[in-house]
Amino acid sequence: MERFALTESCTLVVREGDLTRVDVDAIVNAANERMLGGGGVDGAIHRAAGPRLVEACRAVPEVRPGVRCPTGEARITAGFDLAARHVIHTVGPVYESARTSAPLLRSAYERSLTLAGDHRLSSVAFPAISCGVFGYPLEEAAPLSLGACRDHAGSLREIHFVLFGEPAFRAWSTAAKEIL
Ligand code: AR6
Repeated sequence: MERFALTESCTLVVREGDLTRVDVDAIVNAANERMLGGGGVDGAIHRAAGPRLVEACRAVPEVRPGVRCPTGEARITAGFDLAARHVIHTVGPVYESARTSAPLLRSAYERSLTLAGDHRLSSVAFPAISCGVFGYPLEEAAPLSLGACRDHAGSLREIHFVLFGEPAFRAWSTAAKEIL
């Protein structure tokens, strides 16, 4: 585990581990636009939160058929059986290129942080959004995510990145040392 001063009032925690076990105000889910579960961290969060989570997701209004959370946006629900009080569901882009995908990934982080601020949360934990099934390169995603967090930390006191596996941990740790 490594700690960095992200802003004057917000600490960045970078660590390897399982996001579903983290005790923070909100964990962020790398979801899809339907918001009814899936594989990867999304599946793990739904399993750990219990069946009430999918019911809460189903209650989120569709903005168009089959879409509850468009790519680059975020929605919030309770955390149910998780240690975390809330789940912020966001949808990162399927990676196409640095130029076309970066604004959408940045937006997913920004909108998640804004929602946390709106709910007066003080700690949130992110996974490496889009870096699994959606194919975003870790070395591109890490500095982008940390820049978004530094610019939109608002009144948050702690932002955690809980990374699955050594390559993801190393990418975030390296980017934090370069940027912060
Ligand atoms: N804790 C922390 N990180 C995890 C965990 C965990 N328990 N499980 C996986 N990861 P992915 P995406 C890491 O594929 O690329 C789903 O089906 C994983 O190693 O979960 O945004 C959704 O429903 C990787 O580094 O999300 C969407 O359809 C990172 O989390 C789609 O996948 C993100 O990998 C979203 O794809």
